[in-house]
Amino acid sequence: MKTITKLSVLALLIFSFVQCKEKSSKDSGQTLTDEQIINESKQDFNQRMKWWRDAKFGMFIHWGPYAVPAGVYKGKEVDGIGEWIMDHAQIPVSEYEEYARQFDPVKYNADKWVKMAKDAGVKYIIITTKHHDGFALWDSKVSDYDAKDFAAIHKDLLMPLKKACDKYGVKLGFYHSIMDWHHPDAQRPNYPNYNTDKKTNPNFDSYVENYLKPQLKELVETYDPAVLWFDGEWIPEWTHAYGKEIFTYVREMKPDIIINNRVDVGRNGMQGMNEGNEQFFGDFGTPEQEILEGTSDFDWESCMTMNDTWGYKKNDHNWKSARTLINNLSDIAAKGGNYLLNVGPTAEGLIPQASVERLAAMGDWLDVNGEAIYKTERLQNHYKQGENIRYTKKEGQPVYYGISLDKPGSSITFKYLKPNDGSDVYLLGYDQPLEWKYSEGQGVTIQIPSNMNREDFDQAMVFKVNGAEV
Ligand code: H79
Repeated sequence: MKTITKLSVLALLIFSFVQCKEKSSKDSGQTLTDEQIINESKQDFNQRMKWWRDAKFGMFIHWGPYAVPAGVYKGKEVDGIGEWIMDHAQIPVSEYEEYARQFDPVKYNADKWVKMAKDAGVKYIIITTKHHDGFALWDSKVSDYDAKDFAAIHKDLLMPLKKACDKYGVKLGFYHSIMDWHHPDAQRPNYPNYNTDKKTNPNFDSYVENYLKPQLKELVETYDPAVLWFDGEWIPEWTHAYGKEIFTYVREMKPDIIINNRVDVGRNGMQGMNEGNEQFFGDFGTPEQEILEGTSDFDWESCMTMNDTWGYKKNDHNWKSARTLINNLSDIAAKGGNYLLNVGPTAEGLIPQASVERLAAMGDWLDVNGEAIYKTERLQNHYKQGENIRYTKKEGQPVYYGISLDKPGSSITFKYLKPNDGSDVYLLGYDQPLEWKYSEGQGVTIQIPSNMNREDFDQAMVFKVNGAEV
């Protein structure tokens, strides 16, 4: 090469390097100091939480080696949630590792999973990158106990999911267990009771520094998750100081990430909200298998199963009806929360048919009624009326939704809504405006058309009112 060409190549290289640097620092947004993270303004917090608050409906995926035994150990059904089988059946680490070796999800099709979620109306997915059993679904550099190095499948299982989520415009977030039954510096020495609160590991700090943090770094840097969803924070080793350290550590890497309250030690049992008036780290509360009784000014998300397990159990057929799931979503939205609904794929990589059917029913319902769920807020004074009516309101607009969770008779009354004079009231999914009458103290009474096809309205019915809250 002539010197002049060499020089221009060099100049070009330097130029593109600088461009690339500029681009990447722009992409990742500004970086924050610990101080800025801890003292985030309400306005910045609201902005960071915006997409999540609008989303309302997420899908949880519990997937790992526990899907191999699928709830059965040595020919016996093991009681309790499937992903806890290692603890519940007191399986030694070396024996449990055999399940991880056998884990071979050849039928895993991330594109199909995400398309199904998208069609169900799901806006974000949270997957177990590592559950309490310690097994990692990606190719971790600090461990061989992962899908790429250890399991029969020998593949990174997260990257296909990340790609599919990007393709369909679904956000991807990561569940990550702090408790680790496999790591010698965490809870492994507790065998046969991995989950005991009677023992602490003197090397736990080394686990945090040399394993937990590097794994989180890999996850954030490689897959750019929208949410980190911690769990297993109740172990006696975990402290508020660790909560602060991990919260700031993650947000320094990705300032706009959202992190649940289980990063810290404030969670009040299964009800999931923080206790007391102390300040804890974490952006939202995490009721588990329950819906908040009322509302809260602290953001929250109810995570729930469709049957009685998170991780796949072949003999759990106790499925909730689509009606129950749709009513839960309506109830949660009315109370200002999010619904994180779980699926537990099989060891082959298939989402159980019963879950697929229920998600499809939710998608059909949301196609018609989604405007009463997404981008809504709770009303000022009332989120419900009796057991079977819920209310939502379009964010920042005088548009109200009355949701009937059961089948109304020939008319329905919403006590807390007043339509604008002469405005039209609609039943979503029915094209004609409905007859209505408002009276002071009574609310609005809406006539259900006698000639409408009732079978088209098999699930919760949503009535839309332009007007005001009374
Ligand atoms: O991943 C799923 C479950 O495996 C996991 N969380 C969901 C999302 C889960 N962990 N624990 N449990 C479910 C039930 C355990 C509850 C207890 Fe406790 C742990 C009882 C005592 C320690 C947490 C802390 C609840 C009460 C105190």
